[in-house]
Amino acid sequence: MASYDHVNWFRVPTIFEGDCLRFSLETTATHAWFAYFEPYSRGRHDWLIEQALTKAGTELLATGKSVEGRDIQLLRKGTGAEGRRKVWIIAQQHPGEHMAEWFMEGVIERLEKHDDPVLQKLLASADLYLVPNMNPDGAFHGHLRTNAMGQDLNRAWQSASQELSPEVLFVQQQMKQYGVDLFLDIHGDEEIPYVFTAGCEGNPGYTPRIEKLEEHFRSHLKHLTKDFQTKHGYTRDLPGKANMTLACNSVGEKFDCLSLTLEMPFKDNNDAPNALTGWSGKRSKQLGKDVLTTVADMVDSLR
Ligand code: GEM
Ligand code: ZN
Repeated sequence: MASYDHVNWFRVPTIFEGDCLRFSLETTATHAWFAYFEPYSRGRHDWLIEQALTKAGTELLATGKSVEGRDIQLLRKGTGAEGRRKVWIIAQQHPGEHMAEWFMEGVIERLEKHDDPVLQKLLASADLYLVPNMNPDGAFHGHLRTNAMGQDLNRAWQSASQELSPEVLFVQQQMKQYGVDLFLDIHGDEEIPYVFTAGCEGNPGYTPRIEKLEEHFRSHLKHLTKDFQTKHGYTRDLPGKANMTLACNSVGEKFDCLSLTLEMPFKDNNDAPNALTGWSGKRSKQLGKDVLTTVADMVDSLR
């Protein structure tokens, strides 16, 4: 992607020659920026947290620390009173998958609308626990998938440690404290040109109840937007063969709850392509808003 102003991003065609990625741009300005995907800067992150606290009515429930001491904010919308459903959404375990924080911006922006009946229905019975960025060190260093210790956080959920993956330890401790009734882990996939979810079908504790909830989530979201589909995705795990080091599987197993990895494309959604922008921050934001509609539709059946 390229941009002249860091605001409007457009696609530049690329080709691979051997191990060399080539692209060219006839520029219309003196400076151009190039990126793998529309960036989400730390400055914008700080602004987003500010918006969440001042406009979206969330509270800063806890702040974790990355390996290098950067803040990891856990926001909560709702009182945390007993009996309410606990909906967790985390993003940016993989720092290069910026679409995930754009998605979170969409979620938080929707929370700013106080006259949204769907949102009101959701918030009548659920609290939202949001971690907009789990891996700030990785973003700072320009890593695609790892934290400052070289750890892929989405392989650390069975063995999180203060030394190697404090980011995961922090979220796990908070989950233990507050509980989880629904978990969404937001990512981007470099290959598959569609939006899709991966579930916990390979977990030892997978049940027909969870399967039904997954089906509800997928079919509702599919009918809501062209930017979600259920045909393309990862190969399903065989029963009992799940990789339990993944957040989705680990949290789903521990809390016996609906737990999904949600994947957006780096390139485009081939069901609704946009030649100029491809998949974008804007579309990621809209998806975040739409996912709240789906969660609202199923919130009362989560337990
Ligand atoms: C993922 S998510 C792994 C796929 N999950 C299942 N259940 N097969 C990862 O962490 O590698 C993809 C990504 O990073 O976006
Ligand atoms: Zn990822």
